[in-house]
Amino acid sequence: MKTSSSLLFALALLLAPGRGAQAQGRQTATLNDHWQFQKPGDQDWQTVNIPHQYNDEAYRQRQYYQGPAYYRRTLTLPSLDATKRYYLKMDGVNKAADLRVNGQAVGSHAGGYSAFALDLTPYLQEGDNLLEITVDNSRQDIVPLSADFTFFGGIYRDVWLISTQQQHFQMDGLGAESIFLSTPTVSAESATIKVRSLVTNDAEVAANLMVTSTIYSPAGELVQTLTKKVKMKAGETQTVETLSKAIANPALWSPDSPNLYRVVTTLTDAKTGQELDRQTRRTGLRWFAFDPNTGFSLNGQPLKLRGLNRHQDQAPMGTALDDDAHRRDVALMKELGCNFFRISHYPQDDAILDACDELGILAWEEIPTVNYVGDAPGHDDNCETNLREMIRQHYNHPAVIAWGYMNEILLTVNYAIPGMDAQHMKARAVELAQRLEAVVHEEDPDRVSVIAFHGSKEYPELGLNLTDVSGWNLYFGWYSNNLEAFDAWCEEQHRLYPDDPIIISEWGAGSDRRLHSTRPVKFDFSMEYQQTLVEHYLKHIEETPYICGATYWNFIDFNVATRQESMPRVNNKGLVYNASREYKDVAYYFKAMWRKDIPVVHIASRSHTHRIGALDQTQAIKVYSNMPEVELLVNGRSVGRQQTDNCNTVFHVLLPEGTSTLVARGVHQGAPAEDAMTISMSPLPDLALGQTLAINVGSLCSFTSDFTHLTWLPDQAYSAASGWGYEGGEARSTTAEILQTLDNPLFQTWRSGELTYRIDTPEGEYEVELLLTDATRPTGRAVYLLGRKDDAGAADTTFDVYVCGQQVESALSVSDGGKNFFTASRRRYLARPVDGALTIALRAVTGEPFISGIKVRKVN
Ligand code: GCB
Ligand code: CA
Repeated sequence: MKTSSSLLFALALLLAPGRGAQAQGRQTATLNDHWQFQKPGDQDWQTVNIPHQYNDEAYRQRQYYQGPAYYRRTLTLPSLDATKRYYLKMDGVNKAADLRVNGQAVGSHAGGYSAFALDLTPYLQEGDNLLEITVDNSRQDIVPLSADFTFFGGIYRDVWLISTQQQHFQMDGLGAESIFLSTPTVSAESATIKVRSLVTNDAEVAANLMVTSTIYSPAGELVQTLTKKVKMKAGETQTVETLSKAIANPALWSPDSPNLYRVVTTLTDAKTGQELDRQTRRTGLRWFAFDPNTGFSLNGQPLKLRGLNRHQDQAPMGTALDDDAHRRDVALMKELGCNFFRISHYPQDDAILDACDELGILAWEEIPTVNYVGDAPGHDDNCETNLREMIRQHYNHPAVIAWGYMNEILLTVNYAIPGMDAQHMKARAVELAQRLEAVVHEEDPDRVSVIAFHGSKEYPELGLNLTDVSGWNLYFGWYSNNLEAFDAWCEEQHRLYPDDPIIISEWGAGSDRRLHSTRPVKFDFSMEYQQTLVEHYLKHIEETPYICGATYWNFIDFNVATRQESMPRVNNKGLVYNASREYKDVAYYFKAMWRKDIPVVHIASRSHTHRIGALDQTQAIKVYSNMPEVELLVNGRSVGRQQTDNCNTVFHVLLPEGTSTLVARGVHQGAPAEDAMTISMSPLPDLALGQTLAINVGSLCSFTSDFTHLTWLPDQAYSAASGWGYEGGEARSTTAEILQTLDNPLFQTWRSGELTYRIDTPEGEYEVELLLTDATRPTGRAVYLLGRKDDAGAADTTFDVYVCGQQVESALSVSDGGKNFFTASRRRYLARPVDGALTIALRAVTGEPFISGIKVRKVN
């Protein structure tokens, strides 16, 4: 292991003793490159860069690696300055880290989402030093233990080498570089800033020091200078507090005007004036309140919290993202008009918090105590430490208004998990909540505490509404019940607990760009159902004053190795696609609802640009807009103007075969604006012309394969007019992953029972393909189905199949005698129509027959 010469040079600069008056007390540089990585059992070390995670397989399979992994690196120090201290600061290691330097144990950290700094000074030598870090993403004493996201593991945020003088701002205060800004008083007329710094004297002699904080306005003008002398004994750490005089007419911070004051704090030798350390922090002057009846207010003005949740992964990098990727996400959220961000379910990169401050997005940040409270020794202590770390590390961000410490902590309680006693788990949740609630207020008297509940009344009944604000994660109309049940639930909670301010901390629906429906229904994963749900919820949230605000789940489609559904390994409730970060159409509904300052007009069909249908039947074209009225043009001709309602309107238009240009236009505050796109329209397939008829049996959705681009039409009952469809049977579905296919949704819906498909068609020879999967084995109840049961019947189904009257299968076992449930299979037969029709008939032998899809084409 040898570092490159340019790196040596950079390190030499960083670590060489300071020279002349320019010398800075503290030097900071990343130490991200030239690491080597290995998992247990690996023969070789692999060279990697930080950020790095060790679970690329989470994109491919349900099981992913949870266990120890090793990182090592040589740190070459051409010279070692005995007057300095050297620290390794790590912004995020998932979930635990253990550091050795030159074979000696330096320290460890428990917690996968907060930073920590370790003092290397006593372990370093001139020349080569070996840094070795053992990482472990499996520890059961560190949250999260169970959650709907992947614990990728790894050193996935920046690593820093920091050198300081012997007198410096404290480095080991739970990873927070020890300058804390607060605003004891703030109003439109006047504000004060308090600076609390922690100063350490690591020298073996006493020191007379001076702490100076210079406050600069958002415009960069000097506002005030605060100074304080400190006498320090050897080895001592002291808290130094200074308070500004009143700042008149402060430039307040808000989403519209994210004004940031800058505070430069220096530590100098009181006698010589030599600068020893310097830290710059920013703060915003703002105040806020949550009212259980009238909602949230900022700086005395009511403000609906228009929010999003966001996970931190992006394919193919997983969680190993650089800061630009984080900043990009916050900018995309701001673009939609978002003013509130639930940083879920764990503290995120500093770049996220900085971007919230700069762009004007309020934040709720939380630690990942999710699903249940574990029993491993040390669990609660680690939770408490992670909570203190989060609060200290992100204390200075004016964006933050709420600290959370639990999410759906009773979710698994009632699922009879072996070895877990419900009463015990509830008691543990309450006990830990009481402890963490006190910690929030002890660490930070100026922000509110919050927990996110799932839709169970047990939270307030058990007293878990002990927080300042109650968060509700509600999925009515998705996992359970219907859309109206959402309104009713909020109403009831408000009535039962009139003193609890409410945030809807999660709500959402999945969507898969391959699925489209003109009759969207709950859990069909169509793009259209997600839109239907969102249009209902967001309107209700906006119109209900006692709902302080809400955070949609989730801003991104995110990776969950264990999740199945239409896109296995992806929770697809996002407003942007995971890899491309491209907005889904539904994102423009949020934009139309939230942005009033700019025109928003968007034809909500970007995921549905290739359509198939009868040319004499209209196509629905939805337009999202914040304008009162929108006109739609098809190929240059107006098809009419329509009033928008709830920021949308649906046009029903005839589209000719081929490519049409659509333009939606309107006027926003006197200014014209438009959106244009093309849609290509194909008529229904004509078997006589050799075209393929593909039917998504059991589903009202059309499905277009990403892979073959073939579109499978929504299922229908047979009628002479339509010319094809089923007779008999019942539609069924599963959310279980189907193996051996890229087209999961096709196989996840089927018709069950004795049934016949009839397809009217001219003479000829046809290839008839049947899509089959045996999904009748009970799958059990996945925690994230929140009580919703997958369809499940008896196992070991066998049936006979007749194509055009001829028996082609006798007692067919699609699961191959129970060996392959949830596995895609396809069978093709050559057949000739009888009496002008192809027929496919399923007749039961044992259990109920099933069929997921049918494809026919004329071959001769
Ligand atoms: C929840 C969880 C979140 C899940 C989400 C979902 O309630 O808090 O972690 O991802 O539901 O999509 O099911
Ligand atoms: Ca199907």
